[in-house]
Amino acid sequence: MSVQPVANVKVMKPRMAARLIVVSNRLPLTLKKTEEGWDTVRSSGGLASAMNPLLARSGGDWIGWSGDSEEGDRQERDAILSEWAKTDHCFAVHLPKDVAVGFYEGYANQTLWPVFHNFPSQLKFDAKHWAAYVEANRIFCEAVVNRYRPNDLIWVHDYHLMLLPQMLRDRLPDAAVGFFLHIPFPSSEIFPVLPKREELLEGLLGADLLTFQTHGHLQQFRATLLRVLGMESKISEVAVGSRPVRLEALPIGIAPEEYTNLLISDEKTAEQYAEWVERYRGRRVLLAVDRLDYTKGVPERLRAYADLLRSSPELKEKIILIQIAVPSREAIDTYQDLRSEVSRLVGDINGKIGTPGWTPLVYINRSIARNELVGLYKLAAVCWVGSLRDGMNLVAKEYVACKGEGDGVLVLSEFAGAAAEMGEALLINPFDEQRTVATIKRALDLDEQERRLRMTALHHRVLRNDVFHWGDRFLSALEDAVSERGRYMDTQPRRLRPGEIRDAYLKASRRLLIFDYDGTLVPFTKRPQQAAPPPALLDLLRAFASEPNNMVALMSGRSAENLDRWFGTVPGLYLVAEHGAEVRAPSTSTWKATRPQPSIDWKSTVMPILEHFVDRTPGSFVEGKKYGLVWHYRMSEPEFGEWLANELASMLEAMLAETELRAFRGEKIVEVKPVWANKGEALERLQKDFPDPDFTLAAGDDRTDEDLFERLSTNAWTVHVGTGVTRASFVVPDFQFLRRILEWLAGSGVADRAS
Ligand code: ADQ
Repeated sequence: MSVQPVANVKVMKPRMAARLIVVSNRLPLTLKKTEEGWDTVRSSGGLASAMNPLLARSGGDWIGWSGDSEEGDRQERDAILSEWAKTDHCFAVHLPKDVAVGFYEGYANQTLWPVFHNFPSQLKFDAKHWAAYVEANRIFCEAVVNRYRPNDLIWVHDYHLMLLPQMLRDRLPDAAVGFFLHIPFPSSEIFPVLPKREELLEGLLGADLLTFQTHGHLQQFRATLLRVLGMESKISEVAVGSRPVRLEALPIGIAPEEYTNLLISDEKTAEQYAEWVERYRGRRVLLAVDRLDYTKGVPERLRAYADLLRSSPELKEKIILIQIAVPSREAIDTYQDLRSEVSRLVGDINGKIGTPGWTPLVYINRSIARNELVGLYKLAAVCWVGSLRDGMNLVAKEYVACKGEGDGVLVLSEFAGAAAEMGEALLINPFDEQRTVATIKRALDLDEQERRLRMTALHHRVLRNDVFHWGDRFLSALEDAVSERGRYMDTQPRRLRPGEIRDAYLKASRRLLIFDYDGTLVPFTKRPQQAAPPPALLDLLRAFASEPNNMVALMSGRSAENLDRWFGTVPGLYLVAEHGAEVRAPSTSTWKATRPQPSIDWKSTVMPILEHFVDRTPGSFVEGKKYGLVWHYRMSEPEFGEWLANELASMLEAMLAETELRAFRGEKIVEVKPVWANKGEALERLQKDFPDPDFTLAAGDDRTDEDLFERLSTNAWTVHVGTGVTRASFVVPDFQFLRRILEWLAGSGVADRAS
């Protein structure tokens, strides 16, 4: 029997033939010990609602931990677990007790959870916990490998399983693996405090698709890749060797009908609601629903509520806050401390502010049933979400879903992922308790028209972007990512064969030859000025340029003055300086900027930063160019230099984000230059001066040459020198190899003309 969709779910039109394997820490089924023995508890959470119809459609499996680690006689439990596999396609992973504790309570919830929520001070690390985390991921990996069939799509969920994508890649190299992070990705300043940070990032990069709740989290991930691994990425992709990993922001939604249908047709909900209306008549209800976790801002909310009551005597006996707090992770000290703090605050508020007829704070420290929750959502005039940091926060969306009539106000922390898409809420900084008080007052005073305008817009959006839409988007993105992988493979560059290019060169009647300089025609030297062209290279360029049907361009990051000094004596060369900022056509001896009157005011701001890095890094220095500034660290201690270069590049990236400048990592350099100064733009100018060549050769070794390769048509002979990822069609191992081919070509050209 296949997995049955839970009630009220939308059945989407099938768009994939592939089976789905869902992997998450917990299954939607939990083992529970009762007096009669073991029992199954079904979770009706949003994830189960989203995954079940997808699994039903694809006939796939759900792999996760049953929540039970007891050793000893497993007969009865195993019987239940086999039943789960048969009836629900849920496959329980068994984690030995010490692994489960070290993995879940240890590394996942005491190391990763605080850091990912920007609470590094709460971080606790124990090498044994890490070993358990690795082991648990390995056990999950085994379970997936056992269930996997070719062409399955594997969807891994959340921070518990960050090593799994790469483990799967090692075992199942062709498998389609996608990952969704439910919690936020931390700031790139904070992530590096994590012990085992490199392993975590490398673990994730085994996936074909990595998805986050918001663009902000995605940007932090990219900044972290740069800072920790020195890996540059594009807004939606990062290349891992020759394998692309797609990056996307994919905010999770809810299954709205699971809430609204209870309001429409469930008798128990209606009775419960009527009872509350009666009980709280004459009072306006503020509602807060959280797992009792320090990231949810419960004490901050209670303190703000106390301030609100103290500073607004007119609200006395007129309002009530219902705080629902589900106990969570109680085996961890921090959570026990939080529980005591909250109990004390609750006692204080009710004891010091309440009256015989009025308990200002109703505190419910347990999980409540869905129909009760829905009734409270309907009842509440204000829903107060005060997370200090939250991946999304589904409570905000559930409340809004229950407000189809357009009444009610959502007060939402700007640090919850939900804030990125719920702009009509009243946003708060929950750390600023005074302003939070003012916003709550505003929420209570908001006139009806504005309330309705805001809530209706939110309601429509929550209904539109539901969890089914989210699941579908994830799977299409994963399928796209896998097909992209194919395209990447097809376009893998191949080794340049001298005979092949020679034939094409000889046949052509109008040839455009474009060369980068350092690393392409000559090796790198310790100092840039030591890389002067040897006479043989000048002869080679002369030979090419003296051919009447050739246009030879040298496109370099070097300054105009430097290129003049070294190549000024070669007639007919087209020179491009500073990666495309300035050009000098063969017919003239003057340089022209490719942009009219470019500004260089920024240098006074960036220079002190680079100088600071020079002070910290013996052997490094700054090269000042007309349009750019370069920090060179070739002569510094290699590991230290790389580490600082990562730090500098990520710092500059954040600083220059809104400007026309970009910082990029080159071969032992970090360079700041205007975006428009690039070889792709210079190519356009060159093509105007020398239109319609029937043979184009472009050779280069670094990032700046990729702009050029990208703009050239697929007919061009684009050649990457060295290793690494490239868009070029061909590769050669080093500059010497390229020089030999070029010398042969130039000789051939001359010989051909002579014959
Ligand atoms: P959580 O941290 O668990 O999830 P949240 O998004 O608020 O946080 O989801 C909590 C869920 O539990 C909601 O569906 C809510 O209705 C339910 N709930 C809360 N209190 C309850 C109570 N007392 N009784 C019954 N049900 C209760 C993680 C991330 C979030 C992210 C989700 C989904 O931390 O940021 O939004 O995953 O991706």
